[in-house]
Amino acid sequence: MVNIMVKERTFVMIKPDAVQRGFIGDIISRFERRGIKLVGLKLVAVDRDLAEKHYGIHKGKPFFEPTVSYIISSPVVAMVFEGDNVIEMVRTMMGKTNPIEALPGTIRGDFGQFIGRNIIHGSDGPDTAAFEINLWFSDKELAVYTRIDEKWLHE
Ligand code: D4T
Repeated sequence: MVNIMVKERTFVMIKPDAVQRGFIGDIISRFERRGIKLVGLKLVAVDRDLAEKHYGIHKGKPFFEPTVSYIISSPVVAMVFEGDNVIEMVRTMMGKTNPIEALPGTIRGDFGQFIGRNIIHGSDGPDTAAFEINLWFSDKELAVYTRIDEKWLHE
């Protein structure tokens, strides 16, 4: 397979259950160890308006209201990561949406049991990422810098 590099940003949220259960450090450290560059980070007490916008695509589905209630129930950690193919890399590290189907070694597979408490969110494509980053962060909150390990991660 040809390894095509596409420089991307993705929005990632550590959800209320993971914050309450004390997994913030563990989850961030997985991304950090992988060499994934953090460019935005904040703890957010999410209001209903933001939650409904974030999950707007699911409006009308049975899980919409429970999902919105869950996201506003306790603070979340909102992050932006940047790097080559970072959207797919983060989704692979998170595991399947339903933790029951997520493999051990993935974040959901290691910490979750139930789709309605699935630990983490990550954008599912470039368009969603752009929408979500713009919804959660201002440009000023995103840092532009180089990690010293960047030149050791690729040929
Ligand atoms: P998130 O947004 O949590 O990263 O989920 P995914 O991107 O992996 O999956 P999604 O958009 O399909 O679902 C959004 C959110 O709704 C919850 N959910 C989803 C649920 O409670 N029941 C369901 O049947 C589905 C499909 C879980 C994640």
